Amino acid sequence: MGQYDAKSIELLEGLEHVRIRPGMYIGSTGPMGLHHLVWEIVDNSIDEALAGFATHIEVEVLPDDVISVTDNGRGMPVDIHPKTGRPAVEAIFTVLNAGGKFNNNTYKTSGGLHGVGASVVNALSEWLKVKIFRNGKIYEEEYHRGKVVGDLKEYGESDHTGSCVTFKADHEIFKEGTEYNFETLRNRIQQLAFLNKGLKMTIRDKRVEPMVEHVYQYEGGLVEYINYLNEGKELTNQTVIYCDKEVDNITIEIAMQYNTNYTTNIYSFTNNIKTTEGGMHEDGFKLALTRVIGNYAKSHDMLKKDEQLTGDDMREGLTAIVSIKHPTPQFEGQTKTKLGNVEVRSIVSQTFGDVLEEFLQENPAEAKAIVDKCILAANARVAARKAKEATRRKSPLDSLGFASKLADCRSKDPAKSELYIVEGDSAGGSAKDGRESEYQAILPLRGKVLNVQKARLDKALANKEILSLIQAIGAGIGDDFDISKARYHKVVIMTDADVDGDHICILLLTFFYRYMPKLIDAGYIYVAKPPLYKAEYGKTVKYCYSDQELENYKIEQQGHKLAIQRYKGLGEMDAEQLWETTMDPSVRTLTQVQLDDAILADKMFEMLMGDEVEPRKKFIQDNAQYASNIDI
Ligand code: 28G
Repeated sequence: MGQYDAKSIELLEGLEHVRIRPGMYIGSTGPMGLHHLVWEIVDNSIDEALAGFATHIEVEVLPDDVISVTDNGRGMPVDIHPKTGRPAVEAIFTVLNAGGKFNNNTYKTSGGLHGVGASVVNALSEWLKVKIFRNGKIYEEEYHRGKVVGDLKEYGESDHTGSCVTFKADHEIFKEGTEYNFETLRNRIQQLAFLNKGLKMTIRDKRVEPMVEHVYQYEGGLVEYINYLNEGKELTNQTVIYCDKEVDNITIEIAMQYNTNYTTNIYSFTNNIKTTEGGMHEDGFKLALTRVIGNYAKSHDMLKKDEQLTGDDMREGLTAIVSIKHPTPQFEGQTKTKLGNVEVRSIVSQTFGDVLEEFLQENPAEAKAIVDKCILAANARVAARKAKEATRRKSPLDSLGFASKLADCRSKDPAKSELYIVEGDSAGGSAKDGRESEYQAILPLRGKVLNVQKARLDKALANKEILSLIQAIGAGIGDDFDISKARYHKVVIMTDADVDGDHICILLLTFFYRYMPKLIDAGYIYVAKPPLYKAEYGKTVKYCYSDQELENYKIEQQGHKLAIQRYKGLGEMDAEQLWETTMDPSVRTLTQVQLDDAILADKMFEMLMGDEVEPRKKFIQDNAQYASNIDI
């Protein structure tokens, strides 16, 4: 057995293992893992861009969910390895962690699921083709389930350089299916364009006629990201505060701007990877913010006696992106999304602190607006604490003491218990009569729920509907929220199937998102789907949940004269009908609410709930498909 044969068997075993335990390499074989294949390949193109060679990356979803990624970099090397006699490109696709991932390549991650390499994508693809433009020629090689098919072909002439990878995910591996969600791909591609200033990113969906195309290129980098995130919000400082520096081989790019809302949105990234758990870069940023604004307020005598600004006060209404690029990042934490490199904290704090200080000195009007806002937040914090203490004394937050309209279930087992939040007293009545009272609790809500996007916690706590909601769930609110105390593992929002019902549903989702996000993360929040129509002939009753379903039923039942009733609201159904259409676990449709992208979710809630009508209209018109991100 020659050296090459021995080596190739070893390599094969590597990729064989990827197919046996795909979860170890891509996390799961569900939708997340499927999309991960795209990010692995795009990642390599981004590296070629960061190395200073590629300027344009194109991603296409082709019919049959084939993915094609193209960059205009140098083209993968094709020179023949003197020992193996095989072209260099082959190693990229057949050697686990090839391509310098763990050694010379400066901007590669070293842990978790990031940067596992093109070979993993190859191993998990039914087929993969790579096309290389280099040396004035075009090269092509093909693989089936990780194994090379034939030799590298060389043909034609071209003065272009670059790489193109086309692959079809293997249905034997991705048993849940190989269908890509275009919105998921588009969102991340746009994010990568924001995070990599100047890089042109194109994404196309060619599964549809006519094809859909988006081209992103942001010369302003994170400044444009902040403008995008704060779109439609009323601004406190008009100018985005921006830092783009390199210190000790670490690139530090930070942008921030305040808006008049009360929520804080700080997003951090390391080497384009979202660091959801934060880490040293985020800590360094917060340190600088607290120190510099605190010093400015003090040195300009802007604080009254007894007024004190905390870090939280200085982050209220803040939108910020902290993006660093580090040659040897250490990812820590439960999900390996926390940056652990200690030196980064002081480097970021110092570097960004200088930029922020200079901004405040040079822009006194904006500096004053920012400090005034922080002072308002500090005063509100004191007021909220008093309000919370007052409500605690009455103890509605942790006991079922006061006059709640909750009709509780008999079961005390949260895993078996369901809370139905029902729009209106009349539907609430039907739901109470129709429910299975052993495990179904009913909480009727009257009228509109407070819009918490526009209210601080103290105001939310003064709202009766919100109080009874907090009280019914029994797990507290905000920082005090304790999921283990949740009295129901299913919280079902049941509103009318009309515009008002949708609005109430979104208000409730906003509330859960702002104050009980763990309930959403845990998968406890559901939206019920009531029927739109009842179609009857004789004694036969059929409920239809969409116009399409009704049309199909009409065609199916052509011989019969159907009596069709359109439900304008839940209140039109009697107890029995409500049970058999919307509450009976054996027939009902419940949609679990999932928010996998916090950045998108925030923007969406702002659009849906904000003061300004125009961006909301535009958002809904432009992006009907964005709704897939809240899955309702
Ligand atoms: C189209 C989809 C994905 C890539 C390149 C370019 C080079 C390369 C890729 O080299 C071996 C390891 C680290 C240097 C490098 C070309 C140097 C000279 C490259 C991609 C050698 C891999 N000429 N473009 N790999 N490196 N694009 N796009 O994968 O030390 S991968």
